[in-house]
Amino acid sequence: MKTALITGITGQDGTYLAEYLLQLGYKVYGLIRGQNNPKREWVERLLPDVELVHGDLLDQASLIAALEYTKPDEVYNLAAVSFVPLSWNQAELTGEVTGLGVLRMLEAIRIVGGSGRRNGQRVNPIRFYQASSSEMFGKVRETPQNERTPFHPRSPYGVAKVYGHYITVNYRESYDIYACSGILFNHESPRRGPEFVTRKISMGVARIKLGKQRELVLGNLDARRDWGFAGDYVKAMHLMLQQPEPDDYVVGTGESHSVREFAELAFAYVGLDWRDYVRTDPRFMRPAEVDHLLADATKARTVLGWRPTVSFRELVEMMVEADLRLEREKAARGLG
Ligand code: NAP
Ligand code: G4F
Repeated sequence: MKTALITGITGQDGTYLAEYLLQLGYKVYGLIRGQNNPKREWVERLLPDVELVHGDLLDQASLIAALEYTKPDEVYNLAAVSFVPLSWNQAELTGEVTGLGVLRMLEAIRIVGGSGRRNGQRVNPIRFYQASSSEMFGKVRETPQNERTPFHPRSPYGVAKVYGHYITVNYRESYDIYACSGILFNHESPRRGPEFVTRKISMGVARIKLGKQRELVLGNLDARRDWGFAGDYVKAMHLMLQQPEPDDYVVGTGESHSVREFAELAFAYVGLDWRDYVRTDPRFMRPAEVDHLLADATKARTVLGWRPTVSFRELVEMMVEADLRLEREKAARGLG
């Protein structure tokens, strides 16, 4: 039985990855921070199958202790300040967690597991996955983007992720640590945080349909993203760590759509015309925008055999359907 340690266990990807690894027969540990983590209840249903250990990417000693206690074969570093607009308000914190947090985990792995080779074999037994991001491409130099496309990040978040990416490559090259960076394009699900645009739309549509909300206020409707289903993407993370040699992979669907198209489909699913309900407000515009992301995931397809299984329309409908269910349940319990 293999053992995995997941940071960011309370996040969208953390729960899908934990479920997937449990299905595969892994012993799964999740790193959780704070005394009373408000999102702890999101992972309660995974307990006791997943065991929680305390730790914070800001605290080096806690990461070393977590590795010593869990003795993982695989570490998935999903924890981050991940909401792009927040990264302008809390740029320093974003750099500390999303950037330097990766270094702290890699250092913990090096200290606990060692470095270099003995008799041609890698000394360190721990395999490391870093959650890199298509935000690193930012003001894109070419379309579509692949593993060789240069980075031009447009937010403190994107800059921190570029650091996380290169320090992962550097620890692989400097210390022979089995470290992979997955450059994942946007992936969504009914578990997506409500601040991200897809979930904001699916929740808004459900609430408008049920008469709980009158309008939906958004920012840049022209931005285009390569949106896939998070449940598919965690399988790519796992596949990366099963290869004979560590490497970096772009993961995405190869199809992009605008925020406007997402809203149009979501409203149409419940029989409404988006133009009657969506208003834009400069409040939701960004100081520097990433206009268009589109993945060339040829390497993930050919080397890992990874393919997305959920289409754009299916994703939109899955999210609206889940929020309709949630809003109806809330209403039945008198919660508005
Ligand atoms: P998410 O839902 O925002 O989850 C972020 C996680 O990070 C939460 O569990 C949060 O835990 C944890 N965290 C924040 N600060 C921490 C700290 N100081 N120490 C330990 N944990 C901390 O993110 P996601 O969508 O699942 O994404 C997972 C990872 O993939 C992130 O690194 C994200 O940047 C990256 N990524 C995501 C996408 C996407 O489209 N979803 C695409 C590319 C890359 P708390 O409960 O303690 O807040
Ligand atoms: O949903 P978003 O906030 O996601 P964004 O900025 O692309 O970042 C997500 O994907 C990255 C991968 O590329 C991850 F690394 C990152 O952690 C995160 O998961 O915004 C998507 C687009 C943006 O162009 C934004 O300007 O939607 C546009 N948008 C328009 N109106 C809006 C809104 N975004 C948000 N959050 N809220 C709006 O009202």
